[in-house]
Amino acid sequence: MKEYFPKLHAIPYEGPNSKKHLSFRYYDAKKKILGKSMEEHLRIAVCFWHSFSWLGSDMFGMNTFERPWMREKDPMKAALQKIEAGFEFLDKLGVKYFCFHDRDVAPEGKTFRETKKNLERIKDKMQEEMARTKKELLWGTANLFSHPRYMAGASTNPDPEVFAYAAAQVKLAMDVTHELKGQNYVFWGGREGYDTLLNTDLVREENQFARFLHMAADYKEKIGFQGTLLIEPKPREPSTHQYDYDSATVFAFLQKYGLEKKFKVNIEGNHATLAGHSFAHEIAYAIANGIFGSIDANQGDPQLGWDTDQFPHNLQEFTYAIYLILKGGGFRTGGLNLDTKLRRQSIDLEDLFHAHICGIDTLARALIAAIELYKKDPFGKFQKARYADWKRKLGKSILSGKVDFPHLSTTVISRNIEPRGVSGKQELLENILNQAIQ
Ligand SMILES: [Mn+2]
Repeated sequence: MKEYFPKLHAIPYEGPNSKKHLSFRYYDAKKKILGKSMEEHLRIAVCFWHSFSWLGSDMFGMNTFERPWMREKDPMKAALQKIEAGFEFLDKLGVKYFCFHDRDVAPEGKTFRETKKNLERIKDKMQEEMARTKKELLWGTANLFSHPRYMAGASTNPDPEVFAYAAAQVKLAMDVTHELKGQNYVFWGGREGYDTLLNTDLVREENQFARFLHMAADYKEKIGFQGTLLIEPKPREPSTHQYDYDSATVFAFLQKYGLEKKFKVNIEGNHATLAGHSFAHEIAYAIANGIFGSIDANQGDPQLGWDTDQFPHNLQEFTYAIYLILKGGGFRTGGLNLDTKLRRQSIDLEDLFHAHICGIDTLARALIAAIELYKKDPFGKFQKARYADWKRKLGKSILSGKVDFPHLSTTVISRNIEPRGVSGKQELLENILNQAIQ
């Protein structure tokens, strides 16, 4: 078989003092901590779209990368080579999971029938490569945003034929994900939103969107797909307003349409910050409301206002994120998908390795620190003490629903209540978080 990264070899774990850049200093896949291996805690995945399909273009400039698996002119031959390159990379990197969109791995044909044939051929190839390299599919998805037919949305399109086409595409992508034993299926509605209200009936569009998701949930039952259905929130880009703005918006939408038990969320670091939240807020909100599913592990650039999808290197942010996930019981079917792009000046093939090594070591180092925090639980203890009065007589009576405003007014007057503030200790707690990072 052709080798696409001949100069690069399996990446070893060498410990924090390693002098070799092409080694892991923290990620020791099989090392057990807190009852599970690092691999089982983190469930790291590599994505096909940014790492093997994207060639370095941005909205101001053309491609900068030259990839050996993209030289082939015949689209199906090129697609097969991309799969081989992807699995060689996964194997050398030593990561267990991958994720894909239908369009990253298989070219669109002249008709839907041809497109279906292409994806089914690639599915067979993925199946062979998965068996050969012992890799697993974290999730699959359908690209319902690149083709011009989706410029006004997929399920939210004013044209029911586009809805039907999107349904056919998702059915096929779910079938392939199911056959490859994928653990989740993701919906990212890049065009499920609008650019101007002047031409948009947003009530109708949300109803259409909900119908589509109900159909997907019904189809999951029909084929016996055991994975989790996930919605990935994002506030804007490419649409001006997107219906899946953030975890709270998605939760409200799911509840309105009776879908809250059928879908969870796939939270992305950079999407959280685009929505004006911290990554931690999005995770905490999803866990608190029973809709936490999986993570797209990336980060944005604080100087740029768009989705830069950078490899994780912010230790503090990821330590706190992983601590929250551990407190929430850890991943079930989800994991940490590196939905991440190289910078477009990182043109060497080796840069793909450096980027993933940095991202994975960040996640591993964050896990080690997060486990320390989890064991000591300094924030949990602090929060428990902070709300302790709600377990006493007055607090309990308020929450019981048995007292009303007049009753509380009488209580304040008769007991001469004059509450005094207590320190929130934010700086102390921030210091404790930083100290956990070794
Ligand atoms: Mn993503």
